[in-house]
Order: sequence, then structure tokens, then C-alpha cells
Amino acid sequence: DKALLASKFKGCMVGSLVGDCLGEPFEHDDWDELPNEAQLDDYIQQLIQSKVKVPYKPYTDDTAMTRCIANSFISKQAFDAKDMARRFTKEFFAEPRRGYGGSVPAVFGALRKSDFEQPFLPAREQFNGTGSYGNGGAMRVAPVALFCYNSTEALIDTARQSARITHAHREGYNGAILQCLAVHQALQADPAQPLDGARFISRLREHMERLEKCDEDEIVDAGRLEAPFQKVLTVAEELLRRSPPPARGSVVDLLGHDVTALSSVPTAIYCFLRALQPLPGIQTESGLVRAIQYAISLGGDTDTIASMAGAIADVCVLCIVFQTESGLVRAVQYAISLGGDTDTIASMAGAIAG
Ligand code: F2R
Ligand code: MG
Ligand code: MG
Ligand code: MG
Repeated sequence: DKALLASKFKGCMVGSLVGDCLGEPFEHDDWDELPNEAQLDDYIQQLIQSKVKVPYKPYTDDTAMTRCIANSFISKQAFDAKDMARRFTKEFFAEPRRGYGGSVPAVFGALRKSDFEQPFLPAREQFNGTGSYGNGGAMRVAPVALFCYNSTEALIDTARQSARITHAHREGYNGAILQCLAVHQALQADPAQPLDGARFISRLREHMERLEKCDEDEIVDAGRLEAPFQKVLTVAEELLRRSPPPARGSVVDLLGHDVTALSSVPTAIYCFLRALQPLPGIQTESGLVRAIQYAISLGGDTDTIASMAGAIADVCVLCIVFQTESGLVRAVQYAISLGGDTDTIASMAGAIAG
């Protein structure tokens, strides 16, 4: 269904943008702290009551680079590393104060100096030749899932290459692949069926098992884990099985919430999957708002984790059974779908739901 797919594509881009903008005020360099509870409540109340003045929140590097990727595909109708590198660099030098990572500006400088001749080379020289394992490749990858919707293998290859323009470390580009696969699985989910969260995450782990095997010949720098994404996804699977949901502090201790791909991509996927069901202390009917709010409540790299969770969630939550986030509309629609005395049953259900 083309219309449904087009609406999912839009949802993905909007979810990514909204997560970035709303998460930005809580992005914090101090990875040991959860956000101040009172400040967070106050912030959410402001947003719910639309008290925040226009323009509400500026977007950050996450959205700036996501737009570059989307525009490169639109212009070239293919993955073109030089074009993408050129767009990232132009965007950075036009608006360098969007909160970029500490080291990535050096890549843009070197790309510009070499006139984009070798678009993957400057990234390989980062961090004494190990490359960056920051989450910058993952935070911007959503358009790759849309562009490569018809082929998982093309998606994996394109996600890897788009990340390698700035992130040569295997954790940097594997994190981008993982986030891209998560968006893709959300796009493919059947809107008529409730999403099976356990299956969703185990399929991602199976992909990472295969991909991390291929990495065995890569240089492993000291102190980094073997097959790290498989390990963290296994932990996330275990956390998802817990009821009631584990405390936020335990989630952060076990999954992380910092600017590295390893400590943010599985966290974003966990946020999305947890937010499929109501969460204590989060009063919203919207699965998208819940995913973003929950991601922000974990603190740390809030713009990026909320943006990645939002990109996955907005594709999916609208589509579960009925394509509405409104409990009232859902109740009325469901009542009508049962047939029979539809006006009366829908009216009574609507009176209670409203
Ligand atoms: N940088 C931020 N936030 C910090 C606070 C910004 C503040 N709000 C402000 O406005 O100033 N946010 C953005 O950065 C993240 C994406 O970063 P990216 O693109 O991955 O950058 P980089 O520099 O490549 O990596 C980030 C840091 O990770 C560490 N690191 C990476 N690889 C490493 C390696 N091989 N060895 C050691 N350390 C490594 C370094 O500390 C890097 O600086 C997103 O959160 C985006 O929102
Ligand atoms: Mg950012
Ligand atoms: Mg960030
Ligand atoms: Mg009747």
C-alpha cells in the first residue's frame, strides 16, 4: 500500500526531527547523571501546554546531517560518497554551532582541504587510525532505510558507507547499520498486527551476529569488546522481559546513554520497544511521545537517543491495528468494526473513552 508506506516514510523523518529538537535541552555531557526529575516534569508540562515560545527548539547536528543524507539521495538517486561528504562539510561550515561531536569537525576540515578526492580517508585517520566510534553515523541514518527499503543487503552496505565518511571504527558504522535495520523493520511491520517486541529485537541481534563475524579481520583496539552489539542487545532483550520495567538507573548502567554508538543505539531501540506499552509516570496516549519522553528521561545523549527512538517509533506506533494515536478515535473505530448496532455501541464506547 503506497499511501501507507508514504505516511510511514514521513513519520520516520518527523519522529527523528522531533526527538532531536525535544531532546536537545537535556543533552548532557555528564554521563553519570540522570536528568533532574523536577526539571524534566516542568519541561514536559511546558511542552504539553504548548507554553514554549516559537521557534520551539532548534534542531542539532543530528537533523542537519540527516537532511544532508536525504538531500543527497534525492539529488543523485543513488549513494554517492563524494556528494554526501560535500553536503556534510558545507552544512557544518555554514552552521558549525549545532552541537557537533568533539572530533568530527577535523574530518570536515580535511575533506574540504582535499577537495573530497578520497571521501573515506580523513575518517580513517581519526583517533590515531582507529576511527571514531561515536554515534554520529547512526544518528543520521534514517533516510538510508527509506532509500533502500527494497533490499536489506543494499541497506546494510549503504548504511555502512554513509557512516564511514566520518566514522571508520567498526562500532561507529555497525551502530549505524543497527539503527538503520531497526527503522527498516519498523517500516515493514504489519499495521494490522500488534508488534512483537521480543521478535523485533532478536531479529536485530541475529543480523549483528552475522555482521560482527565479518569484522573479525578488522583491527580491534585495546579495551573494546568482541562482538559488542550482540552482547548489548542480549542485555536489552533481558531487560525487556522484566515486569515491571527496571528502574531508569539500571537501564542506563546496563545499556548506557552516551555519545558512543554502542551505548546509545541499543538504548534507543530499547526505548522504542518499552514505549509500546504504557510506562509508569508517563501520561500520554501517544506511543511516539512516550518513546521520546522515556528516552529523554534516561538523560545523557538525549537529543540523539530520542531522535533515533523517534525515527523508529513514528513509523510504527501510528500503524498498530488502527492508524491513529487517539484512544477515542480507536475506541469508536473499533466499535464500528464490530458491526451490528454500530451507532449505539460506538456512541456508548465514545462516551466512556472521551
Ligand atoms: N557532541 C554532542 N554533545 C556534546 C554537548 C554538546 C552541547 N549540547 C553543545 O551544544 O555544545 N552531540 C553530538 O555529538 C554526538 C555525535 O558525535 P559524533 O558525530 O560521533 O562525533 P565524534 O567526535 O566522532 O565522536 C564523539 C565522541 O566520542 C568519543 N570517541 C569516538 N571515537 C573514539 C575513539 N576511537 N577513541 C576515543 N574516544 C572516541 C570522543 O569523545 C568523541 O568526541 C551526538 O550526540 C550529537 O548530538
Ligand atoms: Mg545533536
Ligand atoms: Mg546528541
Ligand atoms: Mg443504534
